[in-house]
Amino acid sequence: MLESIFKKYFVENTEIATIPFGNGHINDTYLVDIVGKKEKYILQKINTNVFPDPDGIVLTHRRLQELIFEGERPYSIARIYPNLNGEYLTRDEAGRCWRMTAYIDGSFSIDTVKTEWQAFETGAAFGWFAKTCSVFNPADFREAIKNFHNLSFRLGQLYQAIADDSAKRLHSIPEVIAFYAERENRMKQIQDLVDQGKIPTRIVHNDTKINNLLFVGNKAKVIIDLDTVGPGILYYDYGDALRTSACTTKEDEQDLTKVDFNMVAFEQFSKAYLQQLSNILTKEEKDNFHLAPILLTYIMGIRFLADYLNGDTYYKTKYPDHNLVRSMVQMQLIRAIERRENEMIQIIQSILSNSHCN
Ligand code: ADP
Ligand code: GN1
Ligand code: MG
Repeated sequence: MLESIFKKYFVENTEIATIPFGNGHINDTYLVDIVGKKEKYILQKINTNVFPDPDGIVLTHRRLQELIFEGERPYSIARIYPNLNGEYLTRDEAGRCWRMTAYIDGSFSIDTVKTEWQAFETGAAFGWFAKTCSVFNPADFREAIKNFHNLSFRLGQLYQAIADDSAKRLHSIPEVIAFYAERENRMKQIQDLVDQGKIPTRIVHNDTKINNLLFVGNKAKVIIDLDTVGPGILYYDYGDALRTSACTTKEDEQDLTKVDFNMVAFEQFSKAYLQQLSNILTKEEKDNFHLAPILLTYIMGIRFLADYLNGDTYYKTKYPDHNLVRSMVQMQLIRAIERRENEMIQIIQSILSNSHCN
């Protein structure tokens, strides 16, 4: 399969070594090494069940690089390369879609934050990305996945999965279903603000899981996984980044007693993220950041749960209960966040009042 793709990117007789790469849940990622040379690339098969408009994704990537590659910048994105025909999206004979980007040599991604500076760097990088993208007009972009962070839509998917019970798993998890159902109404605040037009739509990343950021040494350097970049609100990025960077464990930790919300990481991340954006935030935006980490954790929790009930059709899994474990980690994290809500409000207020926001 890969040989036919290589022919589209490299001249004949190029000797290539590949290995599957990274911990992404969606695309198939390979590290491509040109034998005898220093060149390395990341080749990805785009999951078109998840992303129905791969041309749109590539177009967004090229727009981002036009903006980001002009001038000096503290962070970057991975350059997308054309095939030998000059196309940025490559279709193979079976109609599968591929794209190739620069491999960021010497880089690594992390699944959990181990030290304060990692949380600070993550906040600075994702905050910088949102600030940089604030010059775009959201109306010029297509949504890669419709209703991606829309709570009512995600709850609808969960209730459909419960009704179908297609993998016959519902009977074993009544307490997990009850946990999410009990919190449904409390989660609606951000959606209500969005529906009332109080929170500005911007171009945001929409998938700021910590392993979608590459570090080099002790600096965050490159923001990756740009497939979902498009219209959204800042809370989505802030909340999803904290879901992973302030969680004390990996997203699929089996020992739930280890799962907690790390307030030091929360503070470091928030300081760096909000300082990057302080000059563009509106009054309403500033007032409600504290609602985001719990909402995004809740949304991911019900998405993992729905996928578990559907028989694991969306996320990559390594064992039968993998999605259930992921959903239960989100549950535990929600409990931990609930205990810290007041403290979070105070920290955010203190950061915003010290960063000379208008
Ligand atoms: P997915 O959509 O499946 O999450 P990603 O684009 O996030 O795919 O890639 C999966 C993983 O591969 C990342 O978490 C990262 O570890 C690694 N990776 C992706 N792109 C690059 C790159 N350009 N350079 C180095 N590593 C990369
Ligand atoms: C997926 O692509 P990846 O693995 O970085 C998912 C995110 C979830 C995340 C949970 C397009 O992110 O929304 O938060 O898994 N991306 C898509 O780990 O669904
Ligand atoms: Mg990813």
